[in-house]
Amino acid sequence: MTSIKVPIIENILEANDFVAEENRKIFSEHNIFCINIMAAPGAGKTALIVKTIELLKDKIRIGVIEGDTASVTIDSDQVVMAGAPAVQVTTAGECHMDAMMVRKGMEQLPLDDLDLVIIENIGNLICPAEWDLGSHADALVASVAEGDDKPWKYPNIYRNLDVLLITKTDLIPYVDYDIDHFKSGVEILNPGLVTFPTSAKTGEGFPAWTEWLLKKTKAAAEK
Ligand SMILES: Nc1nc2c(ncn2[C@@H]2O[C@H](COP(=O)(O)OP(=O)(O)OP(=O)(O)O)[C@@H](O)[C@H]2O)c(=O)[nH]1
Ligand SMILES: [Mg+2]
Repeated sequence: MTSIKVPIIENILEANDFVAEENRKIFSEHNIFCINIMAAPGAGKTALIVKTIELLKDKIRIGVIEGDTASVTIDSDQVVMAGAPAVQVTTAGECHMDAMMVRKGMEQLPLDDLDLVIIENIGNLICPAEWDLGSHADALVASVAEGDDKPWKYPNIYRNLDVLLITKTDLIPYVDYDIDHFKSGVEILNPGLVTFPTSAKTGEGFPAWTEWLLKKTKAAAEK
């Protein structure tokens, strides 16, 4: 008797990629730039998104899709308080978002009235890297408190990034973190990656990061 190998994982990823491509098309048809923000738990994704909204909300219209493993609305409440519409998508324990979850979130957002959609992915450095959500750019938030060895320990997530945010730079004096060592690891995996050191506490780096995001959003609207 011969065994038959059923490629379930490949099929699931193929189906995901199909929906992701449709998501990207829907965003583009609405002249929306979509960015997927990934990170470890507690790296500062929500703090970054909230500060970004505060700085850009008078220039562009921003909506947020909040991925959460549980049904608490801690993150989406902060986003709404900052002045942007937010939809929470619960992954019911899953360690990443997928394109179908993003579609469900998109259906709840006023896409005709938005220029930028930010997705806050689930806090995890492994699973989210595998799943195309249909965004135009993928970002990683890497806090200095996690250590400067992370590019060597979690290489996959660094490989396909479009932008990297080194967060909590205000904590550098208190943790053993060599930013040049960290950047040398990133350079091996993703040469020339656009990188912004930031602190949501002091505001360091936010002018450069928001300018980059604004430029991308305006370019998407002109296409
Ligand atoms: N010192 C300092 N603390 C920060 C900074 N950014 C975020 N924090 C704090 O770090 C903690 C986690 O921040 P969040 O923004 O909730 O992190 P997150 O990545 O969204 O977390 P999860 O969604 O739970 O994965 C909070 O206590 C924030 O106040 C920063 O730039 N500097
Ligand atoms: Mg969060």
